[in-house]
Amino acid sequence: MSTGECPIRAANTGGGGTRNRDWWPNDLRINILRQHTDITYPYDKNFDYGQSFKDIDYDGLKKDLNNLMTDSQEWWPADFGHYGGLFVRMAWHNAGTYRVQDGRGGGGQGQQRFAPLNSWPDNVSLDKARRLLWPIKQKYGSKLSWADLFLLTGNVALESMGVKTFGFAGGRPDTYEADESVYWGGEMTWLGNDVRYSDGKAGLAAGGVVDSDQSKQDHQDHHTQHAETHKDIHTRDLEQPLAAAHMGLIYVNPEGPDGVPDPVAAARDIRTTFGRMAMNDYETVALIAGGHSFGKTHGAGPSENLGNEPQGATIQDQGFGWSNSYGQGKGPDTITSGLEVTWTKTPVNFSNSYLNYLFKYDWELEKSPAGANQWVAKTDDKIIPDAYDSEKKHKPRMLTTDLALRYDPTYEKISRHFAENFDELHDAFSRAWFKLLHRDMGPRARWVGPEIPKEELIWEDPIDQSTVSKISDSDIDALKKEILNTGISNEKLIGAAFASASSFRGSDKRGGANGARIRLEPMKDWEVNNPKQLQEVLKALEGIQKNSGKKVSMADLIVLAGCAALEKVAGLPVPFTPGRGDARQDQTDVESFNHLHPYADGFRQFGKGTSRIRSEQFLVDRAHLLNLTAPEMAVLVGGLRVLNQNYNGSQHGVLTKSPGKLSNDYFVNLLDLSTAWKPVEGSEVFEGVERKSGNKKWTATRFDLIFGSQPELRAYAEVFAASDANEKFCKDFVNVWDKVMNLDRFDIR
Ligand code: HEB
Repeated sequence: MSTGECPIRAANTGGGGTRNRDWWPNDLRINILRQHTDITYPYDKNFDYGQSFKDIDYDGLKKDLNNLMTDSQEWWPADFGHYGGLFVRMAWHNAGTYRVQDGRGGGGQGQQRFAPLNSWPDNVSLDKARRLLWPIKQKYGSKLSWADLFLLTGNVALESMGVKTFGFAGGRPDTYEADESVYWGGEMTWLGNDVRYSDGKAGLAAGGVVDSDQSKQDHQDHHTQHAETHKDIHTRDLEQPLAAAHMGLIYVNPEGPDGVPDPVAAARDIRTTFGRMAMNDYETVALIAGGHSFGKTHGAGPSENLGNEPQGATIQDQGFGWSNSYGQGKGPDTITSGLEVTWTKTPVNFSNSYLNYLFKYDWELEKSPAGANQWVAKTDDKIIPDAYDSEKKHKPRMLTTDLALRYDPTYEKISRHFAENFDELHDAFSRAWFKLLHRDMGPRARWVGPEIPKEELIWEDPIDQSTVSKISDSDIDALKKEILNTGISNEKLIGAAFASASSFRGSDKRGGANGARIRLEPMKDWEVNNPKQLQEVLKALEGIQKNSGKKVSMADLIVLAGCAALEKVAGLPVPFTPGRGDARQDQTDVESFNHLHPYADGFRQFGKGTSRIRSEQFLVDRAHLLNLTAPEMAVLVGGLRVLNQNYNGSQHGVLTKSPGKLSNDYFVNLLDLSTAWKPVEGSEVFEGVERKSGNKKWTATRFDLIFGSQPELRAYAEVFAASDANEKFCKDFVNVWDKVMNLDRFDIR
């Protein structure tokens, strides 16, 4: 805040004042289901960004970016006359927020423009990097999203410094509001880590409830924040699904865990956080060694010289933050991390010096001019250039986390190997960098532009294109008949199709029905997918595939079976769009697919809340990953219940006298005033009893009762329970079904 007091409480206009979240901080909020809609999107509803990126003058764009690298601006001069290091860090910090567990974060939406990322202590000075790009963004306008621009700029920066990159794909449409769906941690302080570690005890990471004490967020530098938990840095567990060691960091503290300069403990944090970024040890070493071949760190003076972060800065700062009162506040006086290190002799040219120096020298702990822990080579070799003064030379220096690549035994092996095999490092770095930038884009069908690599990569979850169906409308009709003649129940056919399609997550666009990975490990064995029943359906469909004489994939057959069965029980036409293909087991990274396993799935009454997260929050989270709106979530739950789709056949929430038939009974009976609901002790099950007689009528779970209790969800339930709503409900269910079946069909959009 620019003034000492907080005007928020007093404001009575424009959204100010005390709000529901202040009064009832623990209420179920469904706002993440309303994000990134047509209302916030400034372009035409039908604007196809991917198509638009295709039309860009790509060579011209790359040329402009190349020129920018050495076009040093007086308001933010380039170190060594080249912005390469700064832009590589910018791209890396955009992409590096990705985490495998829920697929959220990453550079796919241009979220670094918004809070909290625009203001994270780890992103100091990247406000300048983004503004340096504005003239280029302005020039290419709607054809070039910020999301693509941030990452492409990092790529071009690497190329301009001698890296042969693995390629680049565009196609990331921007979002226009802060993404509220991402959990960044429960801490109320920047660089805090008070609740993300179990520390060997039943702390919050193990399942407490965060008390939303509205204490003021302070912004401090890495090195001023030395938490009291030093003793635990060798054993602590990082809370799921976080992939950063502290609130406000992309990954780990460069000075070592909690500022303790212990390279081995730092390696442990790196392994955890980079692992959750989908990187193995080999890729991790390549990324760090490759990345720190470039640029420098900035800690000319104490960080007390820095003003507020962008989100807390004054209106006249116009989105810039961290104004620096030290010296000229830029160039040689820049303060970013508070560390002052230049790794190599050639900071704007790719070389193997980083790893060579790492092993060549012994390292001595020192303090940066800002007081941070860093390491200086024990040598008289002054071989490192200064960023602004050609007369000045420095000794080689490293961060604690850099030394982790030498003092962790596993990293050491890889680092020594790379030190002796620069070509291999070059290739490994290019590949890991490409993965970093594209991991959250989903399948190749979303990739756009002239630089898409031909080589198929396992992490893109490839599909065997030779299996893609080629079927006509009459083929579809014939196949439908065959499917319905198998004698397998509609419920089972619907269940298999839903299991197949609903593995999708909109965060990193993985999963879904395409590829038919429901036939493969690990998904075929997931309890939530009802494996026995699933096998029965798959076997029958395989028989049809073999004998039909038609070129149809299992992926299409599974969806078609669900659609045909739904048509029967809905009495409505259900659309079906063929064109899916099948994946092979060897195209499937089992471990990586395990991240798609839901902890709880309220659509199928699978799992339940923890002491920290209530069941209904899991339901909303999953609905969000399925790109559903709140009314769509309601319709899908209500429909799947009456269609008897609980994963284990339980009758919880099957609020109908005629299970298996599509109707709005679920909502009618849920809101029936003659029913009273009572918790069954020791479970999350509730009994619905006839108020008058006390007779038991139904059972249901929190996944169900939330639709009568949370007022906004109840409002939707009322719409669907109305006497004139059955037809609408059935139509809406078919629509949301169709949406779910096609969530991953980037090939037809
Ligand atoms: Fe880095 C820089 C840390 C990884 C790339 N980094 C940096 C800094 C720091 C860091 C602290 C400084 C900032 C300033 O300015 O001050 N990193 C770090 C850590 C890690 C990392 C802790 C983990 C371990 N990086 C990385 C990666 C990459 C990178 C992975 C890529 C790939 N960085 C980088 C660059 C730079 C940096 C390029 C430079 C920047 C300039 O020059 O500006």
